[in-house]
Amino acid sequence: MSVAPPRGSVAVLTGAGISAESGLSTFRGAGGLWEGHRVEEVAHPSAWARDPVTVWRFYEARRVQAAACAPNKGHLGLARLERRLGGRFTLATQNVDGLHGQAGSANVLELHGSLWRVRCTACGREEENRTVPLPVLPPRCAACGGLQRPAIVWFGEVLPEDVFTAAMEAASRCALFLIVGTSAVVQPAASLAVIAADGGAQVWEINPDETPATGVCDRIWRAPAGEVMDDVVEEAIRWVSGAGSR
Ligand code: BV8
Ligand code: ZN
Repeated sequence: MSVAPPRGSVAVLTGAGISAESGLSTFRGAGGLWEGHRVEEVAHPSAWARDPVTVWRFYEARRVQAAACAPNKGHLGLARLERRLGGRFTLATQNVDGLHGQAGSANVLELHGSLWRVRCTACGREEENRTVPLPVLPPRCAACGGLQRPAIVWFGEVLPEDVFTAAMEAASRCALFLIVGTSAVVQPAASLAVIAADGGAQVWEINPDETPATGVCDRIWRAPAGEVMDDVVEEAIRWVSGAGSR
C-alpha cells in the first residue's frame, strides 16, 4: 500500500456510471446498444461517412436526454472537492453530457469531447450548440455551409492531445486517484488508473460492479457514486492532507 505524500493532489476519472443516477443510460448498461446498433458502430467515422443522419439521430437522442437531466450528488461532490483543493485537483471525464460543468466543476478535461459542441467538417470551425431539438440534421456551418459533426471523439479517433496529456500528467503525479463510474474498458482513458498506481498513488474505485481496474485499486467503494460521494470527498481530503495512510 502506498503512503500519500505529505500534501498530495487528487486526480479523478469518471465514466457514464456517474451520470446514471441523473437518469442517463450508460453504454454497457444498455448492452452497448442504441436502436439495435452497437455504439462502437455508430460512434465511428465510418458510420459518419456512410450515414451522417443516422449518426446525428443517435447524438440528437442523447442531447435531448441529457438536456432533461440534472447533476446528481456524485457530480456535486466532485465539484465540492475541486473547490476545497483548488489547483491540487484534476477531473478528467469520458462523459460528453456536460453534467460535471453543470454541477459547478470549473476545470473539466473532456477526454471524449462534448454533446454540446459541433465541428464543421469543411472548414473545421468548432462552436457550442445547445439547441434542443436541433431543427435540421445534420446542422450546417453558418460560416461555410459545411456539414457539422458532433465534436466528440469516436472510436478509432485520437483524443485531443493537450487534454489527454494534462490528464496523464495529473494521474502520474497525484497522491490519490479516484476512478468513478467507468467500466474501464475504453482506452486510452482507462489507462489513467494504471498510470496513477505506477506513480505511487492510492487508487479508489467507486462503482457498484468490479471492473478491469479493480485489480490496481487500494480501496473499493462498491456502491453507486451518488450514495457514497459525500463520504469519499471527506476521506479524500483527509488522505491528501496527510492524515490518511491506509
Ligand atoms: C483510439 C464518445 C487509436 C462517443 C467514446 C483493444 C485494446 C485497447 C484499445 C482498443 C482495442 N480495440 C480498439 C481499441 C481502441 C478503442 C477502445 O478502447 N475500444 C474498446 C471498446 C476496447 N479506443 C478508441 O478507439 C479511442 N481512440 O484508440 O485511437 C488511434 C491512435 C492513433 C491514431 C489514430 C487512432 C477512442 C475512444 C473514445 C471513444 N468514444 N465516447 C460517445 O460518447 O458517443 S467512448 C464511450 O464509451 C464513452 O465516452 C465512454 O468512455 C465509453 C463507455 O465507457 P464508460 O463511460 O465506462 O461507460 P460504461 O457504460 O461502459 O460503464 C459504466 C460503468 O458505471 C459500469 O462499470 C457500471 O458498473 C458503473 N455504474 C453504473 N451505475 C453507477 C456506476 N458507477 C457509479 N455509480 C453508479 N450509480
Ligand atoms: Zn464551415
